[in-house]
Amino acid sequence: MSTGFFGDIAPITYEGPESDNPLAFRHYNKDEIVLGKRMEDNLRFAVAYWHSFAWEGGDPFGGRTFQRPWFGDTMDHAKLKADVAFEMFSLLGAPFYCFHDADARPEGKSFAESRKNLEAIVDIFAAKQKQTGVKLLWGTANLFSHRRFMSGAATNPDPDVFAYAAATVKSCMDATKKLGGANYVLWGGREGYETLLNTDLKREDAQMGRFLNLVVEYKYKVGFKGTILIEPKPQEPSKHQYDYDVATVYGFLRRHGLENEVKVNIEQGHAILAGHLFEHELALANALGIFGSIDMNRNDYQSGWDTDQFPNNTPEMALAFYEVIKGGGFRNGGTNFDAKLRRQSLDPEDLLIAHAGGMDTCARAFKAAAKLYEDKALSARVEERYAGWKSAEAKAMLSGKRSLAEIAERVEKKSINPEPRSGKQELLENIVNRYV
Ligand code: XLS
Ligand code: NI
Ligand code: NI
Repeated sequence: MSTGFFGDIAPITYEGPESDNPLAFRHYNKDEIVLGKRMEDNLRFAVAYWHSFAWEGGDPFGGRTFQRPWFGDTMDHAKLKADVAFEMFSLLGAPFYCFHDADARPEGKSFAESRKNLEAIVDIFAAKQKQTGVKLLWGTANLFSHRRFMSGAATNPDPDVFAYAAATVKSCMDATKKLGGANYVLWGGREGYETLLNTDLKREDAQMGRFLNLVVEYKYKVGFKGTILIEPKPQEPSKHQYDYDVATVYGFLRRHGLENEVKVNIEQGHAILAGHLFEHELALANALGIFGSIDMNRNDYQSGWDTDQFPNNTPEMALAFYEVIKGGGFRNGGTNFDAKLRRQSLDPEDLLIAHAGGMDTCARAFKAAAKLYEDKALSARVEERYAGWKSAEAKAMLSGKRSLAEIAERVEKKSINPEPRSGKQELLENIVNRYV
């Protein structure tokens, strides 16, 4: 039975680029084959439960703007929220969703009560997944909203908070496994510090390493088949967060022996906050062998905050999807809309319009990237740029067969005097613009 929240809006379908219906796809045709796969399987879209159903429209200067019938902290509210959420996934034709424990269930008076509330909701989710065919892209624990986590979760100075966080992650991993989740995400919003004046940075790194090792051990113990993902972010809410960016996370994983166990979930807005391009983070994760999944959104470039807006910039996103495609596309990962409405967008239909637009922009960008990839429009030129490294002498230098002195000797003997070559940046930018 429908909740009626979305009125009589029909499921959103592909109507083609000429359609001016705001509740239709103009570029996302889920059955279209691109790079040998259906678009639905290329993009693996997910809706984020927290932004669309738990977030109330507050900002630092004002509280709730949305009025949703499921706002409240009883199990009945949580059930209504689940009903509306799955209605929305189906209306959008979104194949996946993601959630935190705290988005989905009311907080109990004790840990045990919170866990039981979560288990009850998980049973409801399981039944709805079966009914609708919608699947779980990832589950995660909210270890940042409640005041107990104000000084960190795994990195808290109080071992009882470490224990509470461990118990919370265990319950969320159990939930994710039960729901057949493809991944499990850890985002450490409070794993960092406000001031070094009260912080033992070295100890906190050791705590965080131990915590992640416990998580990986548990994954094998219970036979969870999904991928464990860390989501980097440089700051906000902490002044400085330890999982700053992809490079920092990789160093952390190596330090704690986990580089073959854990991958990354890369968010567009977090990359920007770290002073990188989204495609930089994606390219680096692929180069390091730790690419997992993406959180798709965009920041307002003026405000400098993680504003979690819906993506709408096709040329930027095409370069991001180009890196995803170069890395072989998504395996367990997908495109999660970690994006929320602006607080003035009050209407139920705004939720659908926002997601439909995001899905469409992604599809358009993905198709442009696929064409760029198939035509080798950039890669042929990159290959040519490095072609010198195919020579026997160049290979010998790289494989350790030449010493510094031998290389120096050859430079003089052969009178090596390299001529710089153009990097062709404007040409390449113009080529990209032909595709997007
Ligand atoms: C916050 C993060 C968060 C994670 C999940 O900035 O993006 O939403 O994706 O905890
Ligand atoms: Ni995110
Ligand atoms: Ni974020």
